[in-house]
Amino acid sequence: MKIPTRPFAFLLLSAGLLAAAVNARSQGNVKPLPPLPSVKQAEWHDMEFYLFAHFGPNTFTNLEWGKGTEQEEVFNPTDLDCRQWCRIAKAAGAKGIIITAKHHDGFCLWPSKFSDHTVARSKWKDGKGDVLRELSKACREFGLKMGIYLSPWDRNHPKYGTPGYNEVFINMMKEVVARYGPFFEFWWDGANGEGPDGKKMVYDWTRFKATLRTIAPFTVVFSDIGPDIHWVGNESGIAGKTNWALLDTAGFQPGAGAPPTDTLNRGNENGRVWLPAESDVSIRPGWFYHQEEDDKVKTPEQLFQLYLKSVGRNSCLLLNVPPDRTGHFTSFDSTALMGFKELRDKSFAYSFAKKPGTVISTALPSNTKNLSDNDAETYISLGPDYKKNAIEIKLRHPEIVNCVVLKEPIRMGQRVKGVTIETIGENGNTTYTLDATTIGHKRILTFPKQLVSAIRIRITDSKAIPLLGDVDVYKIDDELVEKD
Ligand code: FUL
Repeated sequence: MKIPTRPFAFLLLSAGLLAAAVNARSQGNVKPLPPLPSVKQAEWHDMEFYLFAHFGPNTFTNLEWGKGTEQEEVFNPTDLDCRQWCRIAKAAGAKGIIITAKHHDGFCLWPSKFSDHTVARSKWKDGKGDVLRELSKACREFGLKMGIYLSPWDRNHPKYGTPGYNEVFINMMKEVVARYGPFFEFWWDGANGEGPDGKKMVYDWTRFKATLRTIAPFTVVFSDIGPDIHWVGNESGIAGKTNWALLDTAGFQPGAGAPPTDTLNRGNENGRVWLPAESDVSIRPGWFYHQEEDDKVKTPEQLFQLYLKSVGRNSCLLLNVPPDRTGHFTSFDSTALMGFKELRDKSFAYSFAKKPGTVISTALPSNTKNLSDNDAETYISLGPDYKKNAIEIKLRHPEIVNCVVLKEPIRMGQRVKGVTIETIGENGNTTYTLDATTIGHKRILTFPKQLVSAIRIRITDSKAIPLLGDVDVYKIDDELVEKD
């Protein structure tokens, strides 16, 4: 069963007229289970991994939160090369780059008409430079998507703290979208460190959202609570083992008014809105470049662990790689990124579920080819009696395995609440049992290596008739198995 993903098809889906839904009915009366992702949310989920680039005056002052009083001339990369960022991002398998167009210090990496604190006042390229222009050009050249981080909190802008600042922020959003868009993602940071004696700014989130919906309808908008994707509740890049792409946002606000971080980390099982979590983390201890952290770059193995705990837990990984003062990604970071890519390639090159001679079966007659076609949107239904209906993956010869990857067809809604993996040894006995909860877009489950003749997957609990899109079985290096 295949769910179309184009906007037109999605409109039909919302109207309940979709051909795929008819297909689904013909194979067991399966209907989509709302809330459902929008087309752009589902496509965002398919991206899985993309980069963040924190770059600005902090890169040159060695700070994390600039004060907003820095002289513009501080910003002076000696050899900005956004093509180098893109080349490395592409080689690392990242699908896009989100840049800090304006961080909390208010400095704009583009010559904005709505601020005096911009690249136009710097010495860089005699005030003619434009980082966003260079990055958008390079992203296009390398086939990467571009995203924008724009901090609402602004320690420089004279209007900050007055209603007039909402106008400024809206104008800046319009300006960057018109000049450098389209963007795949717009990032509204909820951080505000003004403290009790600081300026009180009442953000007009409703107008912010309405603005982007009008000028950038295909962009996913991130904040602590969406409207399209939400913060995972920590800055370590780790999603909950249970992670629903659903959240209740009524009554909450980005920033201090957000839901508790453990809720953001797990979502709400019966949340009213489709709102998946994005897991952000830096490749270094800080978000901005600091030379003294050159020897603290995460190793490929650490990055792989983060991948298991983000992408492998129904989230996407937003990995920050901060350019240095020359305007390059450093060789420390790019080496780690290449190592990370190699580990992913090596680990997931070959699925035993797809090996000739492997037989995938279920108790109910179903088209199990849908489970091994690398397309999570073609799926099988496990029926109302799913608890009795295990999926068995029988290997031609016993093999050592330690990893199972499952996917739900999320365009039909997230359903599964509980799943058990059993490894079956050569004598037909169960040798290992692993219980997990949610699946969603992708769930990567690792366990101590086992010699198996078959793997059984049982859905033990589900909000509605469970559907599975893809199933894969791998042997990854022992030291890559998920660590708590
Ligand atoms: C936080 C900010 O305060 C940090 O500086 C960084 O930009 C991080 C991604 O978000 O809220």
